[in-house]
Amino acid sequence: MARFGLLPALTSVLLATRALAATVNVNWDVTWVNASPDGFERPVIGINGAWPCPTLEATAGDTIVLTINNQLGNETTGLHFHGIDQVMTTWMDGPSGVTQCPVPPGSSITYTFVANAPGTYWYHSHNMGQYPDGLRGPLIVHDPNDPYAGKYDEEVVLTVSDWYHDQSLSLVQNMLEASNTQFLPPFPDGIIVNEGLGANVTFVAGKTYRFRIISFAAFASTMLHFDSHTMQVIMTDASYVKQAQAYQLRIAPAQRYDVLISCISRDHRNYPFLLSLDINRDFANDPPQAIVWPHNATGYLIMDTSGSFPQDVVSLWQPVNDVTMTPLDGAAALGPVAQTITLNFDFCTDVNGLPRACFNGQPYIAQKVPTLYSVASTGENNTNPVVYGDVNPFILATGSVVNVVVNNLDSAIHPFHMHGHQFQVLDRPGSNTGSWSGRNRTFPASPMRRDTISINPNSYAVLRIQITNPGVFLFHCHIEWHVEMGLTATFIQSPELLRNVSFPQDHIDNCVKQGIPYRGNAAGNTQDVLDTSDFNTVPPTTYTG
Ligand SMILES: *[C@@H]1O[C@H](CO)[C@@H](O)[C@H](O)[C@H]1NC(C)=O
Ligand SMILES: *[C@@H]1O[C@H](CO)[C@@H](O)[C@H](O)[C@H]1NC(C)=O
Ligand SMILES: *[C@@H]1O[C@H](CO)[C@@H](O)[C@H](O)[C@H]1NC(C)=O
Ligand SMILES: *[C@@H]1O[C@H](CO)[C@@H](O)[C@H](O)[C@H]1NC(C)=O
Ligand SMILES: *[C@@H]1O[C@H](CO)[C@@H](O)[C@H](O)[C@H]1NC(C)=O
Ligand SMILES: *[C@@H]1O[C@H](CO)[C@@H](O)[C@H](O)[C@H]1NC(C)=O
Ligand SMILES: [Cu+2]
Repeated sequence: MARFGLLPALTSVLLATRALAATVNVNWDVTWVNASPDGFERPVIGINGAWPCPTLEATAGDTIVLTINNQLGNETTGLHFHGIDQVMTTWMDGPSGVTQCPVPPGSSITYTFVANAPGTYWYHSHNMGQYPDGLRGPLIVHDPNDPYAGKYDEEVVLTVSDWYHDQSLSLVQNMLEASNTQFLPPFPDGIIVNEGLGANVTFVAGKTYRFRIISFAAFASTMLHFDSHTMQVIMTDASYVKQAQAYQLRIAPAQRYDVLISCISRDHRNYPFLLSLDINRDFANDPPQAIVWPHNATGYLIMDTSGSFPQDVVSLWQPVNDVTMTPLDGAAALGPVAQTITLNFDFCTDVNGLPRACFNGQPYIAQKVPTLYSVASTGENNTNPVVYGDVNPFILATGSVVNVVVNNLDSAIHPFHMHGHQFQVLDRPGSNTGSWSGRNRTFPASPMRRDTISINPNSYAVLRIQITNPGVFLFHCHIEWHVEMGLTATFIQSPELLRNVSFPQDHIDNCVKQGIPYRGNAAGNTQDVLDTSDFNTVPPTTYTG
């Protein structure tokens, strides 16, 4: 009985927070649009015939009911809500082939979920490399009990991204050639800020601004520094931290930082801020000049529109170390640890000689049945990873505390993201520390939390979560090109609580329309779920919408 006790407990927490909550209803058509955010016109994926995509806003506890209709004509689609826990709504998480079938042209899907925790989030397609083609936008969940209320006057959303002139499908196809023996991702053509060429923010003396900074990037991190204005970090992803000073931020793909900036009253002029794409291999050290700072953008804190706009920002290489921050709630390190999942990441080559990225020697290979649908329909066998195929599946037991150790065997830094959790970061040492040996470094008593963490080259991170949220949640590198190379693992949490769970009919209809099986093991075998003979064991070699 005990292990089923969790469900009513979680449900009552949800109901309590929803007592005063509203419903946010949104209907969007997903459409092709031409746009030229950096002066070069190309087709992008927008909403309702417009791009940039709109900002989605809610208050903590609200239910978001978002219907998208795929009007692309020639590509499937879907949306993921990055950083949202999806408590008891794992089927609303959005990745194609994992918690749903892709939405075919002409069809709709409705995502209904509770914006359970305040913070700065974003939504994006989790289908075939589509977000670098434009299908992404901010998701802001306001906090009625904001612990920093009264410390700032206004909010500013600042999005940063690398930008490509070619569409993702062709970039992916070119990357996955046998000739790419260096495992190189496509390199961006530029940087965009607020989906355009810069951002000017009106600043008024005496006021403090809360910047909600979001990276939409597919590959590069962004170095951000404000001239003469220090940032005070108050949130890392969707986790409050004790106010921490930062001269410069290194914002990895998919990360968010909420920072307070007070307008200095020393003088009355315009202050530039510099955003530089960083493709440096090493977070901590001064980068080799040859490969760093390839694309810059400058915005201004404007106090005097008739004044001068200085061009130069003196920017040193001094990114703040996020792991040194402390959570505002002081939550202790979870424990005792019941399970340690070790993920050794390195590039690898598949049976066709094509470049891939692997965990423990195995690239993620999408199966015929979305993994969550297999969890629901394989009965007692759903705790056996064999039924899920080569999706790098791990079974995580209800209520247990799990260490996730990532050993980055590559010589570059990578940003890893976990769906469904703000994980604790117990350790994330500098470059060239080697793999975690289980040696007893001192972990912080109260580790910081976030949902996307940069892991240094030839080094590791120790992350920790507790399994309180049944579902199928991915763990992957958020360099979108590395997702396409296979750098994903699948965390199957509390599968015993998901037996025979039913899914929204519109979700299942999208599978039926495309002839995608939605019951049984990875190959759709409902009779003998341990029969792996029809599983996908070779990654795809061609990419279509
Ligand atoms: C910001 O202001 C500067 C100075 O007026 C101007 O050159 C630049 O185009 C502005 N940027 C945007 C995005 O409006
Ligand atoms: C970008 O800014 C950095 C820091 O000021 C500078 O060193 C670099 O030369 C700039 N890069 C470009 C392409 O302008
Ligand atoms: C770490 O500490 C634990 C508890 O004190 C001990 O059992 C274990 O052997 C230590 N591990 C190493 C690698 O020293
Ligand atoms: C799930 O459904 C199957 C087939 O209808 C049934 O045999 C089984 O008892 C159900 N399992 C649970 C846990 O309800
Ligand atoms: C598990 O799968 C095997 C092979 O299909 C089957 O024989 C067995 O009955 C299944 N066990 C349960 C409890 O469903
Ligand atoms: C779909 O159509 C758009 C707009 O014409 C085009 O830019 C895009 O390349 C097409 N996608 C595929 C997969 O053909
Ligand atoms: Cu990566």
